[in-house]
Amino acid sequence: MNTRALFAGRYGYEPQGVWSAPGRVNLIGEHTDYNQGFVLPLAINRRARIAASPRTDGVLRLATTAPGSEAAEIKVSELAPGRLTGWSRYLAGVHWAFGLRGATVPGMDMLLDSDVPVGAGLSSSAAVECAAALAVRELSGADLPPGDLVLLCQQAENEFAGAPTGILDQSASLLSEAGHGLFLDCRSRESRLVPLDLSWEGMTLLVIDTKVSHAHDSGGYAERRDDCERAAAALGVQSLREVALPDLVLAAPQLDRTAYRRARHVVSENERVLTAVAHLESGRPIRDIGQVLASSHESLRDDFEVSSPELDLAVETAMAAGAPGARMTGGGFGGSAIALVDAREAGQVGAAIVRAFGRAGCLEPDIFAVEPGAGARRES
Ligand code: GAF
Repeated sequence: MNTRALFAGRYGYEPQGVWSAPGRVNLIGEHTDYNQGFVLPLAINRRARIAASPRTDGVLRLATTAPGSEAAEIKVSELAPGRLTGWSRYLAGVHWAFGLRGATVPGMDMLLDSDVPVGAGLSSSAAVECAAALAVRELSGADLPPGDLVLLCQQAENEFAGAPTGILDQSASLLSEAGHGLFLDCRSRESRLVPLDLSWEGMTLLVIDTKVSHAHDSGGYAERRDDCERAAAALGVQSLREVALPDLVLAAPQLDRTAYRRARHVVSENERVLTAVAHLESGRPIRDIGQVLASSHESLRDDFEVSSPELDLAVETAMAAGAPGARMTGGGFGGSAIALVDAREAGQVGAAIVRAFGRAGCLEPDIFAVEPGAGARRES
């Protein structure tokens, strides 16, 4: 059933509109966004859809089709961090962030219907925020360009939902276009689209969802941010973006071992993003970025220490089965890996991963192909 009909079934009338926004995979550039560095994500063809209509009584009613998730209801005037828990924080946080910018946000009925897997490291929460941002912008008449919406959604995620993330996910969801990756400089916030016509080149991008759920509002993610800030402070720079690899090596004695390794990941990852972008923009075969993807994974595993046994197994097995490149994607500590594979070998690579997970006693992974999809938009 489409989202419009689902809304009508829930609320008993037709919604004023339906807006949608995609999840993402990050092709390369991991844990660089909050270090003011470079990223190259792509929107995927899995989306959060939100049907909405304004109400005149200032009440926000939020419902979702996700099994086992309860509806929420709150007055817009009472929105504040900590007032809601669970999935509805991502939606309500956007209303709250519009309010902070002086917008007159009406009450609304909203229904969320998403096929972005939750906890898989594919930015299901950013997809919700970005679809909600388009809906609230239109229904409140607020005049904010997409670049400002990125920061608004990030603020909802950081301050309302309590996850100290960067701008990678919201940028990918709001600014991407089909058939392209999005090269983003997180310091200047300038971005450009990079051609990524996988099927034309006979390539497939597989997502391997390890089913080991990740969350960034607790533990490791915030610790990694602290490590990076400590490294930058010891090096006397505002962010690790300002550091070149040879200078970092020379400055090693100024850093504790953990800070040094975290910094080495970030600095080398920025270089890998630039290498991948130059490669894709020069029209060379996509498969040739495989080695850069593999190096990114090694760096995340060994220096940044955000991989997991399941992610390592997925990457190692994909490469051994013939994938030119594979890596974990997103923040890590569980979630998904990606594998760039020859389209004709996608089935065989996927089967090898399922077998390897079975032998290792891991949960059966969910493996599916993704296409570079469209960014956030009004659907109807
Ligand atoms: C998560 C965060 F939300 C992003 O901001 C980014 O830091 C990513 O982890 C790691 O690259 O997806």
